[in-house]
Amino acid sequence: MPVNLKKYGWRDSFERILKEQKEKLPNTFPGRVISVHRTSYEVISEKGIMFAEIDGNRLKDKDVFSKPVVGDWVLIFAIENSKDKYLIEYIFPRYGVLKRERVRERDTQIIASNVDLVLIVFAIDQSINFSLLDRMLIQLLQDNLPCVLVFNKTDLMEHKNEEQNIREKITHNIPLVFTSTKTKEGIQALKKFFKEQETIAIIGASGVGKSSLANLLSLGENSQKVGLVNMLTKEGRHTTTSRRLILVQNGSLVIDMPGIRSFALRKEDYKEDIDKLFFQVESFAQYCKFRNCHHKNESGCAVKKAIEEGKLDIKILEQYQRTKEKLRK
Ligand SMILES: Nc1nc2c(ncn2[C@@H]2O[C@H](COP(=O)(O)OP(=O)(O)OP(=O)(O)O)[C@@H](O)[C@H]2O)c(=O)[nH]1
Ligand SMILES: [Mg+2]
Ligand SMILES: [Zn+2]
Repeated sequence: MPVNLKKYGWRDSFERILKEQKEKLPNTFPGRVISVHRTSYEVISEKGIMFAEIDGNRLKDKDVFSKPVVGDWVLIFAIENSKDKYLIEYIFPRYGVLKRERVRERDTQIIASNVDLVLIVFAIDQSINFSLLDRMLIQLLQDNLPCVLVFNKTDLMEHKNEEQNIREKITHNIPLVFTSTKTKEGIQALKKFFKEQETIAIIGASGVGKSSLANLLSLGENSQKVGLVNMLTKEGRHTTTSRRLILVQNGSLVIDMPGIRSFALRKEDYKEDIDKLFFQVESFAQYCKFRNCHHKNESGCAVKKAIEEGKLDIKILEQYQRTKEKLRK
């Protein structure tokens, strides 16, 4: 039975591009990259899962944007006279591109494409790196990717008020979900964000429970067998080593990611994005006497006034200033 690509997120808007490209590349057919290997790409097409390669010239291409990534829609064709050999000929224009700046390599890496939602996962028993979170949020904002923050391992919570403490610290206008893959707390709430045919990328540090969440969600009746790519660490823990797209409950698609150790930002002007992230500060800052007000000791500062009047939490301003400080370095 042919695979219905709509289940894998194929959109009607791709049909026009498909038609155009098929005129140039008549023997090709569409598919979606579900995992990336060293020299080959696992692609789901109407004919099922197949392994495809890219032309050697492209492989040498330094431009990372020219190589397929997990989540990409591609056109492939069967190489003549060889059984089961396919070549990727075309990458559909991407939307929802999840990127990462690599500090040491000084480049941009595309982690996944055609992503509709990003889950940023933290574990409640580990200290939460708020500056990492802010950097991630700014990047997602710049790339126009909506996100949900997941605080996993609530079963390890020592005090009842930990959840409240976190809620108070996260001042951004982003949904928060508290989950435990052990007690299943919050899983229903999390599922609400999983929409049919939408692709959800799960990011966060190693060991926070990304794969456990993905596994839990993929155990539904209509889901395919999970094929997460895991490797045993020295501590005997399974750590994810490559990205993979899987079909989960509710008909959405999940990309489970290896743990992210660092998250840098592009060297661009972040001001606008920080202001967007800290929209509460911005809503008062527009009334400051000086346009370049730092909301420290300037006269006529509307932000300070809002704090005095109890309209704005000083913690939000402090977080805002810390973030600005960090990004200036
Ligand atoms: N107590 C508790 N442990 C959990 C929970 N979720 C996951 N774990 C455990 O945490 C460990 C790491 O979980 P993984 O799902 O592999 O974490 P990951 O984020 O995928 O890790 P990487 O693949 O290395 O990035 C495993 O031993 C899980 O059993 C939870 O809700 N509560
Ligand atoms: Mg994992
Ligand atoms: Zn001010």
